[in-house]
Amino acid sequence: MKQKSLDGAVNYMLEKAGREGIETVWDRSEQQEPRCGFGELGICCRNCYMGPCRIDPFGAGPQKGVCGATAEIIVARNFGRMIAAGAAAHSDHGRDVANALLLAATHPDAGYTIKDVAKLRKVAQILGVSVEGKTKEDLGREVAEKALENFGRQEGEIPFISLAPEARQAIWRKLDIVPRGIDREIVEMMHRTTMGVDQDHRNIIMHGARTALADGWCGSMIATELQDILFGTPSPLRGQVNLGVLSETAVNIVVHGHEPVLSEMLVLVSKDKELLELANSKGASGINLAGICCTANEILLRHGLPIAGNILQQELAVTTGAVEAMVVDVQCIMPSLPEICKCRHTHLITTSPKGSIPGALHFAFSEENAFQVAKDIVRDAILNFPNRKSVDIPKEKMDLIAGFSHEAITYMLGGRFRGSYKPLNDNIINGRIKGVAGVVGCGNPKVPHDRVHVDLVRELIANDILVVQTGCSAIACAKAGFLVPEAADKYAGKGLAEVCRTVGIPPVLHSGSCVDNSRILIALSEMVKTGGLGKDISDLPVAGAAPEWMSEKAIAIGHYFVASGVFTVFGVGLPVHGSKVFADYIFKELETVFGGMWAVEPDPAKMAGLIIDHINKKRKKLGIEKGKERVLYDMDMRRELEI
Ligand code: NFS
Ligand code: SF4
Repeated sequence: MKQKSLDGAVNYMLEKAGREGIETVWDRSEQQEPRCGFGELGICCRNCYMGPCRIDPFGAGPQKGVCGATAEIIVARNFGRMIAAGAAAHSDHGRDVANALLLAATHPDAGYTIKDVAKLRKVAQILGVSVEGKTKEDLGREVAEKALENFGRQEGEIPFISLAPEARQAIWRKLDIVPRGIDREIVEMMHRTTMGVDQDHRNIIMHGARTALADGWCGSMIATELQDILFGTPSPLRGQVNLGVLSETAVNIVVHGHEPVLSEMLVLVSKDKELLELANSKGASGINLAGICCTANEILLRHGLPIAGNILQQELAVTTGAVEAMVVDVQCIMPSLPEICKCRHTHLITTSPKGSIPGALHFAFSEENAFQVAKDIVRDAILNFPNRKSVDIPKEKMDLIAGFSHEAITYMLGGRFRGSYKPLNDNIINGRIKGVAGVVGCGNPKVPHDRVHVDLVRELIANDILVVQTGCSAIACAKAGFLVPEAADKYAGKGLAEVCRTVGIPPVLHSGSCVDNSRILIALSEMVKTGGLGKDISDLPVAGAAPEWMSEKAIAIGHYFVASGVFTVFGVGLPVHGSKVFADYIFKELETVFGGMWAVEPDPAKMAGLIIDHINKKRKKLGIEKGKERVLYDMDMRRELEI
């Protein structure tokens, strides 16, 4: 039988699940075969009830929906709605973070505090809030209120685009796609794609760009930047990853979902003396907090707490029998969990009014009552510890370094006094580093779990391409051992390895959760501003990839990368092939509009080839294809560096 995952811990648990008749995402994925071809090609429409309609991809049957919609209209509308849904998810998360900041500023006794004042000041400036003579609470309140304005604004421009290179802003303005307000662009996309409105696939995808930019450069950016203000801007720290981080002896609480507003409070509470004593009195050695998915990335990045796995491992964590509570909030939480929890003693605990799951215990969490609810949850988990039956935890776990915010990258590469992207740019110009690839996104049971991520990233770093990661992709490569400094000597090409050794970084940098892809946008803009690599993001020798994507959120991310000028390759497949006209538009024509475009390639070796070719093409255009000889710095140059 072909292995379902690259990860031994996953295959081990899958066998166990199989023996016990526990159904997993892989079983259900098989049951869906053969999948609906119309859906896979993106040419089914149920936007009104004259349908549902479908286009015959072979040309023999209907070529139009009942209303007359062609294949490209249907594909574009479906694609546009995926962007809107993804942007909504990221941005609604951002809204909750802004509300938490408002609470921290106005009610400091509620449990949240403002941790990073330097970042607060920086964001204040971007949002046009004057910082002079204000307490951090005053400033926090104004920043939160300004951030919230970005959701409902009807006209004007989102302020964060000022971080993008001038040339990029000019392209967006010329196309009239600078987002006005987050909610407005999402609503407009839903309107345009309803029956009988926007009937031009190009026009739909241009508004798709506006909607996606409202996500990447605003909704997600608010989530990331305001989380940094509240919980601290990440800097490199050590952690561990995979199911082996679950403890045989301690109470295991697994947080799963996306919003650190909840998980940060659990981190705090799990150190509570009284609760630790309660745990001991129940025979547990302590409280072990671990994460799944993006919440895991958030608590890893800021606290070094362990990650139990990525999206496809959520059911398997429960299957170990070692999890007292799985605490979830929103996004990427499988509806199958209650049934699996029933086979074990695990309590599934929901916390968000937006994400209710029948069969779960609900602890209503809000920013105002966060501390008390977190305590109640941890207590519930502890009291559940004596109900453990047989426990089977795979031994696999791996060390990793995470926490490469764009600020941390500046610091690591440039040093404390000359913190800048200049050393990175210099190493790209001299050819030691060929380029940078952002490899991000989900897991998908349609392809062997983790394998596409790992095979792609291995090949990229072997070719001297520095890899920056977020989301479940980062977890996959962490498990494979790429996120430790020693990986540079083991897997990276000579040039990249040399840079990693000098600076002491891994060849693959973990930058956080999926909303933290906004960090990559800022890092790319910084590279442009630092100089020597062209005038726009589209000039840089960089690329993006989502090798095992599944979520609508990934489509929103892909499209804001493309609209920001990045060549972006998706694995698995893309529901667009039912219209050649549409596919040609996003795979070819968009490059002439944005300097970035979509590509799809399920095979990791070929995907690496596309990325390497693209990076070489950009290097050639910049006139650095050979790599310049190392310059020895004289005193003047050194002084310049130290400014
Ligand atoms: Ni991103 Fe995070 Fe994972 Fe995909 Fe889901 S957890 S927001 S969507 S599956 S990477
Ligand atoms: Fe069919 Fe058009 Fe209605 Fe879509 S909008 S379901 S294509 S009639």
